[in-house]
Amino acid sequence: MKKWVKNAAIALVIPSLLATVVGCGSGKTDGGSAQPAASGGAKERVIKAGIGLNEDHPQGQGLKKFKEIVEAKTGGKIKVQTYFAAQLGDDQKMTEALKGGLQEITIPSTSPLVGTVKEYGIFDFPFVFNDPKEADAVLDGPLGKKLLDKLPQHGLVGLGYWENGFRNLTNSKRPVATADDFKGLKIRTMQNKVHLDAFKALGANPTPMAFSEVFSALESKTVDGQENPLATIESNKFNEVQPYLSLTNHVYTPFVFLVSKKFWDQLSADEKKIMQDAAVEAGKYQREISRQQNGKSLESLKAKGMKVNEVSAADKAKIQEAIKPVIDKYAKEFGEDLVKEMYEEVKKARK
Ligand code: KDG
Repeated sequence: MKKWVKNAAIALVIPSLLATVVGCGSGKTDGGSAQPAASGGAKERVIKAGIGLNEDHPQGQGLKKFKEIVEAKTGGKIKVQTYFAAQLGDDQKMTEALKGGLQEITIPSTSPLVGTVKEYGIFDFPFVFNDPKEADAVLDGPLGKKLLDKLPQHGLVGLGYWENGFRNLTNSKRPVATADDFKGLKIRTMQNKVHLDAFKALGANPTPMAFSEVFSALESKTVDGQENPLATIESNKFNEVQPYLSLTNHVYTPFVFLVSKKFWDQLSADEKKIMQDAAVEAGKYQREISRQQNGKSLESLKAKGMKVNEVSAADKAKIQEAIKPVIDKYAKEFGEDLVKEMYEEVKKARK
């Protein structure tokens, strides 16, 4: 064989042989393609990520950002299939699917999760936070971590918190400005016993319901009202079936970024780091989008004809007073030390 042909052959074959050997070393299984580093050490995987809210909602935009980051950092090795608007079912159904390893990711509100980790119920206490930054401090702090650490025993892994937001009441009957205005109103709540008992304590008639059923229940007047952050009220067009919006800001609801433990335990350390970093980075983006959107939604809901009323601090105090026995009851169930720790963390964040 002519000498130069032999040299050329050697020059070509050796490097790819080397790459293959290196590839195998760190668990990459893609047969040693030229630039393994581009996949961040990831294997070919297709994962299903489902949420309850729409693609245009800050939750949907956050999920798209997560997909973008993971696919970029793994050179497209890990593909994130996204499902919006409860296509894969509501929060509780998707959470159960994660436990069974039938789905990889969902980002529910903490409220419907109290059936799994009851302590998440502390975030359903009214008027805990005055602004989202206080919530960030508590959720991203030791208390938030302590609650995430309760998930693995239930087949779930929590990668952090995103923002659902401050909830406000809408209804088809009247403006709600005082504690008495709640009396007799049929209100849809999340599947959460603190919310149910709190609205009962105000003399309302609450009904627990999955989010995907709310619009038709309002339209058919099965219920008079519901409560959600402004971005959700607009994204799901509740203004079309609800004339009144009362700015109660009565509860701040976090989202928790959940991964199936069955799936998580298959991942390499590199892959886990990519997923964890992406959930945090996309979470920061999502919180920002959420705060901007909630501001914009108030103006556009007014422009779309909703009759908006404020609720005075004095009336919020009366509402809180009326609900106090419910909070005292659940503080015992969830752990008074934990509740005390939450309020102390909030005080610290307020300084
Ligand atoms: O995935 C999130 C939604 O499904 C849900 O949590 C939204 O706040 C919500 C509600 O009222 O159900």
